[in-house]
Amino acid sequence: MRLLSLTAWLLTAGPALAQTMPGMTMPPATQPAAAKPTASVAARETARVGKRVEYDLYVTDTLVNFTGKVRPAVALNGHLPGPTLRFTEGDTAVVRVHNRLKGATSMHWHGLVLPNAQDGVPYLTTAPILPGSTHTFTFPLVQHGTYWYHAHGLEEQSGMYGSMVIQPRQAAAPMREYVLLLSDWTDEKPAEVLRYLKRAGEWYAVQKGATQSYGEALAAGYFKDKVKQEWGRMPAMDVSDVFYNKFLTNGQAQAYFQDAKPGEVVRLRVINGGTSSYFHLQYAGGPMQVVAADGNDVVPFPVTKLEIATAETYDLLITVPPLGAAELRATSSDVTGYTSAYFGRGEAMKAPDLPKLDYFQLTREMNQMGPMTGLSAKGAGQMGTTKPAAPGAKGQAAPNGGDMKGMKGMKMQNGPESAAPVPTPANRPLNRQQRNGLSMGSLQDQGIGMDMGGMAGEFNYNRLRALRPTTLDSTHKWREIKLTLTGNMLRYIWSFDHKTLSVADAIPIRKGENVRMVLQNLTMMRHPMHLHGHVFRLMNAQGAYSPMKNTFDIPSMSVVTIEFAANAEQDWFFHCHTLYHMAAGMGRVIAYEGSPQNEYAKTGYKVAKAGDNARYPWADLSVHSQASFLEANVSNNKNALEFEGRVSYQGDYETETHLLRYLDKRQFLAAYVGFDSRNNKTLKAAGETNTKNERRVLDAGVYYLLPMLVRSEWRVDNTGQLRLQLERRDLPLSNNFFADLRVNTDKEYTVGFRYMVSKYASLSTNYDSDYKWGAGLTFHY
Ligand SMILES: [Cu+2]
Repeated sequence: MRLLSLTAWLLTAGPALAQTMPGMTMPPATQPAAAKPTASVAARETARVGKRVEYDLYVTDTLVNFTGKVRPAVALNGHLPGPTLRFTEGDTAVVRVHNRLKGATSMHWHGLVLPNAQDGVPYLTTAPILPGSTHTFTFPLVQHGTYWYHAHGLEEQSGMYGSMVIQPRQAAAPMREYVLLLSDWTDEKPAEVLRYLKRAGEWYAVQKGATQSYGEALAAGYFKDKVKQEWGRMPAMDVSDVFYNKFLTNGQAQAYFQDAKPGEVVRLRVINGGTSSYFHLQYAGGPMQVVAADGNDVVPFPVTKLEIATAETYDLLITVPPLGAAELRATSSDVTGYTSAYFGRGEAMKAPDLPKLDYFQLTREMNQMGPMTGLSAKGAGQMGTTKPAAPGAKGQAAPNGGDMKGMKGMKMQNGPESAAPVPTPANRPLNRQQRNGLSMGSLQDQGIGMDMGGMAGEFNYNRLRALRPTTLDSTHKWREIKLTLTGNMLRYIWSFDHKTLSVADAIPIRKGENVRMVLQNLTMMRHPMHLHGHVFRLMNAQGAYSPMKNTFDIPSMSVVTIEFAANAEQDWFFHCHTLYHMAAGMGRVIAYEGSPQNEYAKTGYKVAKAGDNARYPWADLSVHSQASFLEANVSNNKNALEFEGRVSYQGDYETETHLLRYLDKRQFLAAYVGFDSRNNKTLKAAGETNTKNERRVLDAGVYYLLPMLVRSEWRVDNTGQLRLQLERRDLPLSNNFFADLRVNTDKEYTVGFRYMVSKYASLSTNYDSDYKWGAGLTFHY
């Protein structure tokens, strides 16, 4: 009964309602008898066969109320998050996932090395779990540590995640431990979040105070920076794309752990189960001792602050205060909120507040750096041949890219250079090198055991040191894979080497090789990258002792190298773990050459690939005192159908319809064919030669995005008439006040202003050269 008694005193995520012990099956009475596991799957690594540990996970729709509003969510065994699944290394896990949702779902065992068909990526390794059906996952546990499981789709955002704890075979001295599963919650449906990101709506930034408008730039002394950035066709940078209503620890805004003794040292298993949030962890009761990363033990070292990227896990030792309680706070990296865990009883010491982000300063720092072009660490690949992309929109290269050859100190792999600790005030966002661990890493911390008062500084990757050398067998053949992380924030398309999953080929590797992946992030965002089915070396200043991980953060404009032994078979997913980046195309299949394809992949791969190329609609309707204006758009990655209509209350109207296709990889250039139909009968002057007030023509043209994010449109219609139009939309004047400007060679022009009052509505006014001045409301869909 060890598992059950552990569960009883570990206050972790939800009771394991349907948890069953070996030989003891207890599905809820109303459920059909659980399917018997059939396949006996061979472990990839020789694992001593332990006991079978069985769980049932019932996936159901549920309702939650985190914000005062009742919202739909997904529960596992009636709870959000799901139960903690507990195992011992060497056990075989048998997990039956019962899908009681209306649609298909999936479950992925994050960080586990397991047989391909058990990995749970729908349409790639595993069949989707159809509504009403049960899928039994069976896999040997060849690792120990802190892991988690989650749906491999948008249901993850709705609550479909839980933790996994695998105890080592030889149990260390018993220590009280708690799971802290962090997550982010939005009251919106995840599909709606994705659609809104695709339409590049401003509301999330408005809510966060992250618009980075010209007015704010002027007031803060960053006006020139702002102009320079837009001149380079880069929209405002972002720390996280989504505005979250709540941040949660084990499904609650505040979690309380009161059973530990005063002064007791406890082990925290911290999991970032957020879908697009990083968290800063700070503990009011003293330093935190890092003892494991992504389930892999590391040489312990103390930190005062630790940033955990999406999907990472860290094991931390903390001391419960001798008197009262202490807060462990996880503040989202965009500093829009936090979730707290309290340890001990009585009055709580609070962790410090983090200041709001200074986006202008962060942008300035990023632009000063630009992408690196070289990397010279021992054992790491050369990036010199990778040309930085030309200056581009957010998600593309910084304007000064490619001019960084002499840059010092940007090498993550160069050990000694990064040894000098540079203190950073805790109240200031880290700059790029600091986040990358390049100037903060005091390697003197190595080997510090339980000395909680030791060299505590801020966490960075260079401080992670494996217990034993992790170098790969040098007799194996090496394969090097270079990938750039790319994207287009204006259209919310995320990719590698400018190709989304839907149009990219799989990356071939071979069993028996050592694989080195060199990743260069050319976007203005950070990405938490995750490789399925393998544990890799995250190359850092520790050289041979570089830590083993399954997920890593790659800061904007930097390079990270990982290495792993290709010891599996079939196809595995490698992707950004920001849910919406993954959904928008930031993934690749790593395929073992010469390995028979997974039975499912033969038919399903096409479906998996098509996901990021879905069609998304949006519309804006302005109902003003003089006329109504409609813009509607439906688009996928390459194509768009655009409609614009204007109708006055005198019965004058104009419509333009375009079917357009983006032509270049940066999506600055598009060509279209269309139809222009208009009849401004009350405006038409006698003897007018231009047809701008009355025409029905077919037209063709190109769009090209100019500096300052001005869209130029060059078109000709079937009567031979030419028109050039310049347009700037969504020019941010203050945090929620925007301008739209348009002028063309038919001497038509429009100036509009709108003040956003909600995601769906703005107070707006405009002056149109044909329809004149008016004011009213604009509705956004
Ligand atoms: Cu990403």
